[in-house]
Amino acid sequence: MIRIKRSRVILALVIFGVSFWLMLYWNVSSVYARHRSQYFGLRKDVIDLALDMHTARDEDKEEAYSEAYLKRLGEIVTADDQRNYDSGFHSHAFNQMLSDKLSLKRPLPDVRLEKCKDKTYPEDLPTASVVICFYNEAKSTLLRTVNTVIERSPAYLIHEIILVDDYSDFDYLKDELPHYIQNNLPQVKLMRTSKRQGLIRARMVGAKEASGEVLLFLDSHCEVNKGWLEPLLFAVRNDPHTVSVPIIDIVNADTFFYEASGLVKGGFNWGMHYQWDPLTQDETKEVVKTVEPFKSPTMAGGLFAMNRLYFQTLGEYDSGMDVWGGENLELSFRIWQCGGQLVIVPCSRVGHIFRKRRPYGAPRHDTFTRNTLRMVHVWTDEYKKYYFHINPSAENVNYGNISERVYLREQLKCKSFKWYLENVYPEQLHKLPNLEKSKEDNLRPENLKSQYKTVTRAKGLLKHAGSGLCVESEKTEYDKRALLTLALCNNAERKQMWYETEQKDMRLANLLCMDRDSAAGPYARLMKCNGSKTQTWVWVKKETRSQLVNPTTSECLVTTGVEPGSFLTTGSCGDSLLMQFSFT
Ligand SMILES: *[C@@H]1O[C@H](CO)[C@@H](O)[C@H](O)[C@H]1NC(C)=O
Ligand SMILES: *[C@@H]1O[C@H](CO)[C@@H](O)[C@H](O)[C@H]1NC(C)=O
Ligand SMILES: [Mn+2]
Repeated sequence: MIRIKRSRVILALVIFGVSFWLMLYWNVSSVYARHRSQYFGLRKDVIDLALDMHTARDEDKEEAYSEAYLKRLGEIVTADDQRNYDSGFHSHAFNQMLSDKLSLKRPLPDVRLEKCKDKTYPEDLPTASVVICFYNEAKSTLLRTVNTVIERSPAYLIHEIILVDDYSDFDYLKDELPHYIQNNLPQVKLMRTSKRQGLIRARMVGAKEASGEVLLFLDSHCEVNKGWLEPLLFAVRNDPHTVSVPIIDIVNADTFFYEASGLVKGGFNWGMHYQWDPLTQDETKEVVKTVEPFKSPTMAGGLFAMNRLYFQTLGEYDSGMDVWGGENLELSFRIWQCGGQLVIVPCSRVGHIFRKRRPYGAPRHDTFTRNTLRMVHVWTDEYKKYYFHINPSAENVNYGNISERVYLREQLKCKSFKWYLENVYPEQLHKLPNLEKSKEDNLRPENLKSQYKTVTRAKGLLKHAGSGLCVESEKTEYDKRALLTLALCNNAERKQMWYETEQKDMRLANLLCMDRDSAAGPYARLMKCNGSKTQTWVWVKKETRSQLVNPTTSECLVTTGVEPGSFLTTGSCGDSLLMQFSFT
């Protein structure tokens, strides 16, 4: 009896072993086939897109993301190129022509902090449903988002990828894309809304379809970078009430150059616009040392990972919000006030194309104000008076019925906005608009929307070497068009505090930019920061010289005298002491 039993056991083990091996083999080979099939049976234009990655040899990799390579590839030679370039920009507000020429998974520089590179994560990470919503996205940017997710994530962690087409008009999204996905991307589910829902409701559609443990929202014009997924999931695994956000690197909308972002966290101003706040030096040191996730008061909104059940119990999104705007602050406040936390994960990096404008209009205009009003009324308690002081006209805007969201807040027993400010964003308590002052006074640029993302490199006084005086605004730090003058140095004076950014502009009090637009007269002045070349300044230091040069004109910043009150202008560079500055 015993003998028979034993042989049965052995037989069972053998059968089990063989089938296990077969399963494993089948799995591996189907993953392999899946990857291979991406390049076969496609339309020619898609093949062309996919093929150029095969021509890149390893040693060419660095070359393939260099500025020089991108410049060559994006060169406009013929009139056709120009038309192509213009129409791409018109539709998408980025260089679609160049995007279409770039590989769907071009190599990217590994810009992670050193310590991130050999960090390991446990194998039992939760699986992700990646949800990508889009409206009239370009084919190449959309597919590059999807392809980089597939290529740069361990397959077993991607439960599925859900694409939600929010009723796009473009034909290729209706015909070609479903076909392409069906033939090549088995892990991708494509859904299409039956009418335009807007980003916010489209995300809820995607989230309802999802069945992975973690929801991972991405914009439709991203490129995820090496090792992006594991640290995001790890943060969420350790605490399901933690929502994790990657560092969002910059893919230049014109050149497609991939640029690392510095360490910043999310904030907001009292106009209820999102803003990036640089970490303090101590915070930066700590993050570089530990590469641990750090707390962020808000998030930009496009890219984050969140436990799927937590997303549901926390009330998803406010379905009364239209299209876009305000939902990121609403969710951020809700997370913090209702017992969760929001962290930025320094080891996870995702490139995102930052556009200077939205290429499409909203069906109903100014959804931003309406959405923000809903958020302000539900979450900000007595602090809403500051928002209205800055936006008096918002008081007359209809924001619909918010009773469900107010009820949600009660049900979840959420904390007050005062608690949030004191505990999560104390910096902002020092920047309350002055209710005594006129509305106009409060319309300072710091309370308005910052125009594009910048990362501060250094902060300090701009000192004229010859006189020992410092460069300041002739008026206040928030007076647009104000000229610059020399004054006695005082590092408590906000109008002398300059921020040098990675984008190579000089921002006074982190608000307005030093500009040298010759059309506006001979003087250096403060202008709204917009990335214009006339706002670019680089230090040229050689031997005893230390000069601030505007590369557009190759002119140097120069003072008209050495007394307080002397103005700043620019002139051809030379040895003059009037052109020597230091940043201290
Ligand atoms: C707002 O909506 C709730 C239910 O969602 C309803 O009970 C209430 O009557 C509505 N209020 C108004 C003013 O329509
Ligand atoms: C930036 O703004 C100035 C005027 O404020 C304008 O002349 C210039 O063209 C703008 N540049 C860009 C790149 O938008
Ligand atoms: Mn985006």
